[in-house]
Amino acid sequence: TVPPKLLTLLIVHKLGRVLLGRKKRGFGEGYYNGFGGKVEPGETIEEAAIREMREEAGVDPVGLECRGLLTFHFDDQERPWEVHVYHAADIRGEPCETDEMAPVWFAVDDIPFDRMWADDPHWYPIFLQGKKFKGTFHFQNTHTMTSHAVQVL
Ligand code: 6U4
Ligand code: NA
Ligand code: NA
Repeated sequence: TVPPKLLTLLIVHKLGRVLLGRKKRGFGEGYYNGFGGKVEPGETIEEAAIREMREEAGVDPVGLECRGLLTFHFDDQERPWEVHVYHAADIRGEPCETDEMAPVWFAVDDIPFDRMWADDPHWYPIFLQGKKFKGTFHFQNTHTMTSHAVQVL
């Protein structure tokens, strides 16, 4: 079996709102998403989560907690993706738009799931309740979710 590709996903959740970014290019373009990307050689997963948030929104996340582990199997990719999901209680600085992401705050009751990855409605509610979770998803042709399984830990 092939080793998974490691990625981070960080969601700032403060005062009943979450900070998401509209992805302007690359994988998931046009979707609202947490901030994150690939873990680089020589850094820890948490270091990658912090670096990606800085690169994509120009802010430092504060009070990180790893809440979830999501595994994605894509029919058109050899390696599965292992996405480590972080909760951040706060940020230092003002989010700014970058080449990659346009940041927007959403009330937790108003998260735009119709413009997000298909797996997101299956785990955001658990994430927002402060629980830890694990999920496995299969996708066809990049965007169509063909199976989902989420476990609260
Ligand atoms: P480069 O190539 O350096 O521009 P990088 O920023 O390292 O890319 P990117 O942006 O492609 O990586 O990372 C994908 C981001 O999308 C990660 O934060 C994980 C997140 N992601 C991927 N699949 C997801 C899914 N199905 N649901 C979800 N987030 C997903 O909520
Ligand atoms: Na990214
Ligand atoms: Na990156």
